[in-house]
Amino acid sequence: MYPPSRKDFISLTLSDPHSHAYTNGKHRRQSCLRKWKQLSRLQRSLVLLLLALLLIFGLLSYPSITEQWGGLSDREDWPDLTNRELKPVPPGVKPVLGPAVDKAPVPVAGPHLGPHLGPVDDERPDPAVEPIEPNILILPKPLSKKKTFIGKRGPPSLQRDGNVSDTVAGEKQEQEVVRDEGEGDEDKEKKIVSWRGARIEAEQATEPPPSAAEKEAAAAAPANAADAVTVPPEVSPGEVDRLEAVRDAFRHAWKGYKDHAWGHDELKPISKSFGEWFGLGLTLIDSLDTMWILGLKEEFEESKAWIEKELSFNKNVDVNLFETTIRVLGGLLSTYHLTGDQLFLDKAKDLGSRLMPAFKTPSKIPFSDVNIGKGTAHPPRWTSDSTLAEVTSIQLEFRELSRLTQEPQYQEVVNEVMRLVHQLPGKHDGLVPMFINTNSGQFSHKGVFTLGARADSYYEYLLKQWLQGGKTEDDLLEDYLQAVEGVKKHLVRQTGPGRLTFVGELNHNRFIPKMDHLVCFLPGTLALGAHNGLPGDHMDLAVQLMETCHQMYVQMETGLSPEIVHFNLQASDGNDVFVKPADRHNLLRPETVESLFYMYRFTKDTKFRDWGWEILQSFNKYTKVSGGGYTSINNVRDPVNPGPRDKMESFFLGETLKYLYLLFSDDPELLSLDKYVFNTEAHPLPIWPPPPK
Ligand code: DMJ
Repeated sequence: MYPPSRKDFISLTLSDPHSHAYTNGKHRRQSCLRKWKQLSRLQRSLVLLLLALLLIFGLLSYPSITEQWGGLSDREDWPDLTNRELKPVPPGVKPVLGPAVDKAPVPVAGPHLGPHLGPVDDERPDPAVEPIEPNILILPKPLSKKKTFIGKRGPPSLQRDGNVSDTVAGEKQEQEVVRDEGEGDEDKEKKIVSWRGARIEAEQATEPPPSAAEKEAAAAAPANAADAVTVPPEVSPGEVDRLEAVRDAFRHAWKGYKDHAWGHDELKPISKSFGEWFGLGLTLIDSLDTMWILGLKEEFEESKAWIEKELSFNKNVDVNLFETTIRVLGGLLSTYHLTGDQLFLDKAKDLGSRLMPAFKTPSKIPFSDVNIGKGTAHPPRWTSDSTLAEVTSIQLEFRELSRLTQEPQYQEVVNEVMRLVHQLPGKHDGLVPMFINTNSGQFSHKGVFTLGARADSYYEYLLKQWLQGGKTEDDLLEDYLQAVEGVKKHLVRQTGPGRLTFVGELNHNRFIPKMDHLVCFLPGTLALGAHNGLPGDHMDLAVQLMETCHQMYVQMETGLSPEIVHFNLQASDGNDVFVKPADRHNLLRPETVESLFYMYRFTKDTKFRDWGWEILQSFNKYTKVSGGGYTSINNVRDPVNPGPRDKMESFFLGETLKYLYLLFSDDPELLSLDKYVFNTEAHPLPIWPPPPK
């Protein structure tokens, strides 16, 4: 065998010096072939390698490009954010509103000013000295822990061999290295994986790899992973048992977080580690008011101590404006209202001011990402668009921050966004496109309409801002009513076989019978509107959609809904619901139990509670991880191996368990829906009192 001859360089002639003139295709093909044959083997291999690399690059970038253009590819995870004692009192005690709620809110210039936003009362104390006080909710004493359901099962449900990636289909990721500044040991290089905001991978050095014992425990998981707490189906437990079951679920989830992810953003319960997104203790903050409402004093106090001692927003990190607002700002504000503890308002103020650079754009439509340490903001790397839902679902929180601090700038910037969107062309009978450009301020990717990812909470916040402001801001109501008409006209259909009502999507006038689980917020929102005097047919639609969301659970083998379903419009005896392989995951999302809570509060029909109870049992059976935590799963159709994803989203504690608890509670005054609006992350904020006459 001879070694290949060595050359110090290679030459690759790409054009024929004689071929200036136009030649027909055949001639060109022949001369290409001849030239190809004239190349050395090495040259040919290099050309082929180059072509292969181009092909691979093209294939890899295809999904993100199509998603950007079409807006309708399979969805990503959406993802797709002081010192008073906890005062448990005996059951039956109602929430007590803090004395200062009657104060007039701060006057703020802007399009949606209602009469309650009148001039400042001169006699009012200096807001800098005395901000508006919270509504302090005094809660029932926690019931004694009474475990009645012990059926210990070990379905082979939580095996480690599934796809445990914590990213989901369609997520776009980018990697970059940033330097964390400002706070002693945070001054280290960190590897960031960013997607619609900054997702920071845990620094390897900050958490030791799992010990041999931990690895062994994780490996043993398949056999007895889910120490599921279930009841025999014939048992119909009363309120006390169900409330205690939710507390048990919370304690179990919290144990995993405390043991393996304390102070980090998210628990990875299978690998017994954690994931960072913004590095702000996301799960801990998202869970604060749930702990308070569930009466989990010990857990609350230890979390508060962490916030006091450890939480700092002075860090060089890009955060997603929307997610940070709804989860962190919303969580801090609601906890302030429930507890009256100044610590939470101080933290909220600090964070709110650090998010403000996001609004410095040519159009006043905020950028998606903001660096809370540097005070800089930018859109995602691949576009100058922001997502519609993201820029129109931060209003409840910013408006409340202005009211509490009596600093108008927070309310002004978010009101301006609503003013712009209100008058923008490109809507379709009140339905809005999914993207808006931060330079031009115009909608982009027009013609695609959905109530699911990227648009959902725009509709929710139209109604809720109107309620928050005391039903005075007419533009919000007008846009909401028009949107519901648009939904009924263009998006609502029924399946052929079982006449299930659902909300599909519109893609350039083509109807797509597809619904995200995210859309299951809609029955609750429609019911809330009807409860507040909006048309009765909103409630009729809510009832029908609630049934469909319920079916999205019960028709699956695990009793858990997939992320997305497709519906059968054919008049046949087939199935009503189909699930594509890529859509079979369940991320522990809250929307259905959220709507069940509203439906039960307004109708008192106990079937809604029973549906919620079934969902809790399914979570316990298929997503509960031995030793602590719950995990997202890959396949709701496979009860034998649902495929744990090794991730517990913060909204499982912030929303899902909170709504289940409120659903099972008999006390309508526990966060009365006439006194509070829940932000889109289930953090209750007070409805503003009318201005003094
Ligand atoms: C939460 O962060 C919020 O409810 C948001 O509005 C939608 N996505 C998740 C829960 O599914």
